[in-house]
Amino acid sequence: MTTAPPPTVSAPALPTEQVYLGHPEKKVTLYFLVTGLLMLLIGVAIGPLQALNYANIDVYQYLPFLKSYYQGLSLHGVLNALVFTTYFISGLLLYLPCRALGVRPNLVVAWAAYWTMTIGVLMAAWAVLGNNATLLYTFYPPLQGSPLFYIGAALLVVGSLIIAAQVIVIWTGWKRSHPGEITPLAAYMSVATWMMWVIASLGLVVEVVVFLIPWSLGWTKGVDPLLARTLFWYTGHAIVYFWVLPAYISWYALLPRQAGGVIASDSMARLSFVLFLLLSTPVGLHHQYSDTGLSIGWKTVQMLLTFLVVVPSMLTAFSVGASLELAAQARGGGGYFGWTRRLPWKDPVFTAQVLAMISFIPGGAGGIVNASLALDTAVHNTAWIPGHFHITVGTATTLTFFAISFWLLPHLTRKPLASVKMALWSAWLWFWGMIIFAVGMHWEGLIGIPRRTYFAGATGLSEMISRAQVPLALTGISGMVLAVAAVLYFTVIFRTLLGRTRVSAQAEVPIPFSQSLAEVEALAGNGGSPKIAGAVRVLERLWVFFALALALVMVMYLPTFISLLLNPHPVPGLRLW
Ligand code: HEM
Ligand SMILES: [Cu+2]
Repeated sequence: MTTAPPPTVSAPALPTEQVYLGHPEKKVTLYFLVTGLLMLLIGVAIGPLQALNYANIDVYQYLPFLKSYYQGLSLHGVLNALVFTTYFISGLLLYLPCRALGVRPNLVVAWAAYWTMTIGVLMAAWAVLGNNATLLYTFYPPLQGSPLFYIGAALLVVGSLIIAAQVIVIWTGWKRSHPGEITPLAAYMSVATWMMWVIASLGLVVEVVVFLIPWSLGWTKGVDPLLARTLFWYTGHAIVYFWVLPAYISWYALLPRQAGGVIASDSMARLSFVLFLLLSTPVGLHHQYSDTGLSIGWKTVQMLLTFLVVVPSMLTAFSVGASLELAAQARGGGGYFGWTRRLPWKDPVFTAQVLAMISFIPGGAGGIVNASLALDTAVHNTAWIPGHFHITVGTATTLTFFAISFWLLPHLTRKPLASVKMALWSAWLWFWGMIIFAVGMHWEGLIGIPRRTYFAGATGLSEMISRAQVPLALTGISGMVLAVAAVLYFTVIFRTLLGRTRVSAQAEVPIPFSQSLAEVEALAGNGGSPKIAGAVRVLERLWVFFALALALVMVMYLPTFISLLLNPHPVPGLRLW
């Protein structure tokens, strides 16, 4: 192993602008990441209160700034799942592909995207904080909130689409100036993810812009709830891949080097992303098994397509696992499982990502239950569902983003991570907190405990609650563990950002773009570049797969949308809070 040169601390601190010299896109990236993390901070602060609610401890009566449990839950869901993720991903998937391709993004466009998002988020926040959009993060009509909320949500998505367009345009320009070359892996995966999101976001954009905004402004009398839900879940399923694929990019393309190894198979990584591009969108009906008025035939077809997502998920598990084993072998590890001991467990960047991956194993398994028409009826709208998505987006994605922040914030600011130990503790506690949370919530779900319920105000649940004492207590305990994890995490992040020392340019944390095994072998063999497999050349044609994905989603959805549009059932808005 090579040891990094001792960081040369420059005193007095460099003027800030000098840090971004050479790469001014670092600054806009930093703004995206830090704004996202601030949103997460507010969103996460409410989580433990919700967990206590499950343990039948009501703290809401002492919180004058929250009018209801549901106002808090709306803030929690919107800020964590929609706002934090979108900011973080927009920053990350702008910066990585640009650096991988060696192209500087157009900064005016990047800042325009940032401000579009931020103005949108401020509008939506104003509505939710004023208790005028207590709609939960699914904002199903006929619940009707302030127009500010819907316009703000639309601007958030538009901001992300500006970044998507920018990255795709940069990539096509790069292709033109590098004929015959293969896109570097991190850039390839980023472009595939943005292409997926362009297709996936259409449902939400149409729902909000065509239906909800005019309706909330009083320009139209009603909205068809079933049509709105179908548009919502068209995006709502695929959005989970928008959350997870950036984590996969880190696992496939960056983690191998962080672990001290190489990418086991570059072509497998590309194949899995093409499969995600094709299969993420045409399956949203699996969120609507209980919605009457939709054809059971299309629900079944989309269920079968959902199960196909197991293929790229398994490709990911095995190839990332192989990369880690290669890394451990390079460090002298061996045996069936003994090699795992040789991995760099003391490095929070590594450990947080591996814990994130481990949490994704039960997360994926639970997802198969949710996606099954028959089994879903047992868990639909119970505590099982938040149990599921806190170990997927709440851990697999969030903990990976924690890991990324541990190296990327130091990289962007040249400020060293404030405390490696505290970072490690935060990762372990988040992992165990979420595992306890998930055990409690899945278990409650099987007993029938509903989600989205303010227990202090609920009636008719006492018999069920008496059978769920143990899991309900687990949920409460997990909330406390997660609160400690969050305090540690944000302490490290803010101490890092507010730190006064900056290392010199030479000692800057590098972007851990990993080499593939084939590249390393070719270099060792003939000192040249590896032979490019035919499959990689085929996979390089991302536009073709984009067109295929669009065609597939049309086939899977058009009949449903046409029948919904031909039989509209518009209803006026309701305010239940
Ligand atoms: C301190 C950590 C956290 C705790 C203790 C926590 C706790 C909870 C609980 C107990 C619920 C269920 C409330 C109910 O259905 O009545 C919930 C809902 C939810 N959580 Fe979290 N959570 C945490 C972090 C996160 C993170 C990191 C994300 C996403 C990135 C997230 C996303 C959501 C979403 C989307 C909902 C559903 C909101 C709704 O039903 O409208 N949470 N959380
Ligand atoms: Cu889904």
